[in-house]
Amino acid sequence: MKITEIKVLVSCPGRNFVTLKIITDEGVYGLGDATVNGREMAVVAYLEEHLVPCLINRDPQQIEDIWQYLYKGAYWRRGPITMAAIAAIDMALWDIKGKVAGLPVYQLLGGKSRNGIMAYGHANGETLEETLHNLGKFIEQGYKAVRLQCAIPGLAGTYGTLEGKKDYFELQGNRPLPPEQPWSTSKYMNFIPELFKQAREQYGYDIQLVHDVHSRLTPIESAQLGKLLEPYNLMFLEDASPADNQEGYKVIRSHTTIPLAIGEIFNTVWDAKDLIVNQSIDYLRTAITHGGGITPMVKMANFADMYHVRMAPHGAPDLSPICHAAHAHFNLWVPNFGVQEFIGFGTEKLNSVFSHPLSFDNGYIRLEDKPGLGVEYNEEEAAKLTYKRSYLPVSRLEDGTLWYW
Ligand code: EZ4
Ligand code: CO
Repeated sequence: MKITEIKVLVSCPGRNFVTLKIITDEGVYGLGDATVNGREMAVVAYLEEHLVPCLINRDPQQIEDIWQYLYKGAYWRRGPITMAAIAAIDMALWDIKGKVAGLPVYQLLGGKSRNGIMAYGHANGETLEETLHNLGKFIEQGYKAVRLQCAIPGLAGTYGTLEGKKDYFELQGNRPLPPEQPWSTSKYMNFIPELFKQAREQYGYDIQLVHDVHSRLTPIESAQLGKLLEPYNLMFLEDASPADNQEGYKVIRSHTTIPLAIGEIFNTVWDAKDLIVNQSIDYLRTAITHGGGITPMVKMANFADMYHVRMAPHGAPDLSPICHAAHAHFNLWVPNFGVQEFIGFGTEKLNSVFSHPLSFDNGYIRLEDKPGLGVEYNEEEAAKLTYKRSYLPVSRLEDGTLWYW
């Protein structure tokens, strides 16, 4: 079996996605997601100019050797652009292997470890009342876990709230530069515990709750927030502080028992190694697209498992349905599964380009049994929806200092 052609496909069904299609001499093809939100075309160039020529005529069944060749063989290891490009190839090769075997990818990984994949939804709001009302709607739909994000009184716009827009792509609109949002740690710290206090008063302790700090606190501030939230029994606090310095999490850990999750911007196990061996975290949130593919994620999960760290892959809408499907296969298998972030199955426009095997039922994601990853990509529809440059917002303190978004 040989790889004969590789297409790097860019489309904008509501937001930009980079999709890789690997075609073989036997007619079987595989799909991978290579989307890095706000930096899409860098991955396109990396794939087209540097990786695709290395793969033509190769045997697509040699997944491990191809992965090593592209990772070690490049000399320039790691980084989000490199690892998203390798991830897309790796996903597409697993898709091909599944199709050749006539088996869903989770069977190739070792089979099912569970019946369904527990998911958490996003209850957002411009006010505390609106956020709690939305939490109630998620509970009614059967969700077992929900993330709460709320606008901070006195701050115009923050992470998780969108000034009435449906996503960051729409928030960008026709602005030529990234939108800017203000940040105040003290206003945030004075408000967030009240949100969780009222959530527990209104809905009790059965529903699991999550909150994403989006890396805006220093380690000691995260420790303070963790202690304030301890009475409300969160499933985890996500991205409390940046972990460019992994040692920082020891500070958080030594002060609070709140479970900690991190990893959506990690690209290899080295971004998490100290966090894992120091037992500073409880959930690892690396996405298959941003962590170099299924091959390294399996290794990362096995390593994390030895330290009681569970996998909770990033599930934002800027990952394409190919990545969401890859997560579903991975999550069905992975012994140390935690929870899957989940934002629904996309708009009609998105589904006109990607058809996927996923459904949602009473708090759990279900996966229809199809060979490979089970996703189809409609190239004709995709070609009609052209790429438009879009950025994630940036954050500034109230005095104008640039801060983590
Ligand atoms: O900001 O996916 O947990 N989810 C998140 C996301 C990320 C975006 C970045 O592209 O933090 O909303
Ligand atoms: Co996050």
